[in-house]
Amino acid sequence: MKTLLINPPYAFSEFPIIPMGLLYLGAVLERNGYEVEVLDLLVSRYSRDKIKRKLEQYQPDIVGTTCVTMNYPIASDTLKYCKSLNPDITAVIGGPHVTFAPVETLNESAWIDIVVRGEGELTMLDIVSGKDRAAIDGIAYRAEGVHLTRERCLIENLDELPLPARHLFPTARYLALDAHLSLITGRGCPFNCVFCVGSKMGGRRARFRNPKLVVDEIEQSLKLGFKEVNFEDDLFTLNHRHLHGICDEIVSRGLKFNWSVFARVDTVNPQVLEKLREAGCTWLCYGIESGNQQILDRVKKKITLERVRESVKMAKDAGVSVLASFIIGLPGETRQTLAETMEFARELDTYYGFHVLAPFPGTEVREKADEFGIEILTNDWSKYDANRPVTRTPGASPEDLTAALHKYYRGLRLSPDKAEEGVEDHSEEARSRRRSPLAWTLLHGDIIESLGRIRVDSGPAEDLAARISDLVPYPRKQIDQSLNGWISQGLLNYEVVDSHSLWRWG
Ligand code: B12
Ligand code: SF4
Repeated sequence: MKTLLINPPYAFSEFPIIPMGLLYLGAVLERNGYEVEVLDLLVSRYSRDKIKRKLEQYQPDIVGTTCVTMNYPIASDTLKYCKSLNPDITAVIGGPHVTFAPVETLNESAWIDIVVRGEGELTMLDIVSGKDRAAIDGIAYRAEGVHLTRERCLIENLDELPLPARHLFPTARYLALDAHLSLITGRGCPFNCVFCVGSKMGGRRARFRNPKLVVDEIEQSLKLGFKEVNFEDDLFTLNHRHLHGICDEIVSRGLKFNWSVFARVDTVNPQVLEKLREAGCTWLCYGIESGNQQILDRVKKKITLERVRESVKMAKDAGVSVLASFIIGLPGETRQTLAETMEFARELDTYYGFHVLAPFPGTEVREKADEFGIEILTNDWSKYDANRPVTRTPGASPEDLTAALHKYYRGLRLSPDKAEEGVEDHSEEARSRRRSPLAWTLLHGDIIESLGRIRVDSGPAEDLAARISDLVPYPRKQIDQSLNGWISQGLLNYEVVDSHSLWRWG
């Protein structure tokens, strides 16, 4: 049984990250002796030719893909194409979108054979081993209609899982993009904010990995060349014993690297923040969501604005930078509350970013939209990127939400000048600009691959830079610097044959 896992594309405005779900699936398959390969269409040009070539070369029996809501259409379309090339392939899809829309997914996509609901490692093993579908927990499948099997129990002991199979992914490409290393130290969250499915995916009883094994994984993975780590746990600051365990382990091994976590303002205190800083945590992302207390209460966030102020200050005092994350368009939103949120974000005097409410399948805000006064304007999933309005409230129209975002962006456009004046740019976008747009352009256009053999005149690197500067609109100096950096890190390699160089990533 050969499995091909496909990582579907999404927009550059999101962080390009090797998805933990596929990393764990790949690891579990390999450990159980199954052949598995990855086709990563996020960090290369998305093309049907490429998919076709991969299927012809690898001849998989099973093709599996992952998605969130916004890239469900392209993930599904990819499976449709695979199935059209080889109808014998078993097409499997997983992730938070299809977990909560299994029946709809199978009804609208005749080419998908199995939807995996929730945690997928053990379910995928059952699928690959050829077990009777009716006996596989945690799936939806088609057999004269759509069938849902029993729910799959969550994996009790996460330490039984193998380490994520990073070697299956084109790591050099992610490193060129300045992506951070993603890692999970625990799964689950006991809260139930109405716009989130995090706790439904990972369970409301959080499970934690052994800190020693987590730090073993960090040590191993840093050798790949990542400079920064993001702990992708829903809520890293939930369990302080676990947090201290990890921080102490990092400190005692003398590991030096920058890392960041997701946190809630009510799960930190000065000691925890000091500990985080001591162990190298440089960034905390607080889910703050709104600057209006009634809205916070209504969406079951269970935090107060006062606590937000205190915890932002506490983190700053401890030397940990804060990214305050807000959602606009929540139940009860009006023009007035939008203004309050914008004002509150500024008042906090820290980095901040806005998302727009997207009522994902499985969220309480979608399931009880009427009760929450949320009108859902579209089910075009590609628009569910949380960066544009897809809902309205009685007090805030999509235009109001867009206007609020524009106001925020106008503020951002001022920021470079401010930066020159020595004023810090407190926006999420300011962080994202630090990623490498040149790398993204090269990777997304398959530009290195398309160059073919380059005649060596001035030297391989200089000749490559000259060719690239003819093709992309970046200053030559920037191209030279980036290429030299990637070459010296071994991310970009070449061989010379008959006075011609041939370049490749990794
Ligand atoms: C870390 C994280 C991020 C990180 C990294 C994302 C990434 N691509 O890895 C960052 C900060 C970059 C991010 C960005 C976004 N995120 Co996010 N993120 C998370 C978080 C907290 C954990 C995800 C994770 O790594 N889980 C651990 C792994 C092991 O689990 P998993 O991915 O679910 O995979 C398991 C199963 O789903 C299943 N499975 C998954 N794929 C497949 C495929 C097959 C074939 C099979 C068999 C099984 C299977 O098996 C896996 C192993 O158990 C989740 C919350 C949550 N707990 O789900 C939100 C979450 C996934 N994010 C969400 C959203 C909305 C986004 C953004 C759209 C937000 C935005 N506009 O900025 C972007 C989208 C980027 C993207 N395309 O993923 C939503 C998705 C909801 C939805 N239906 O779309 C979630 C669920 C949070 C929420 N609001 O409810 N995110
Ligand atoms: S938003 Fe954060 S705290 Fe709320 S349920 Fe989701 S992961 Fe938990």
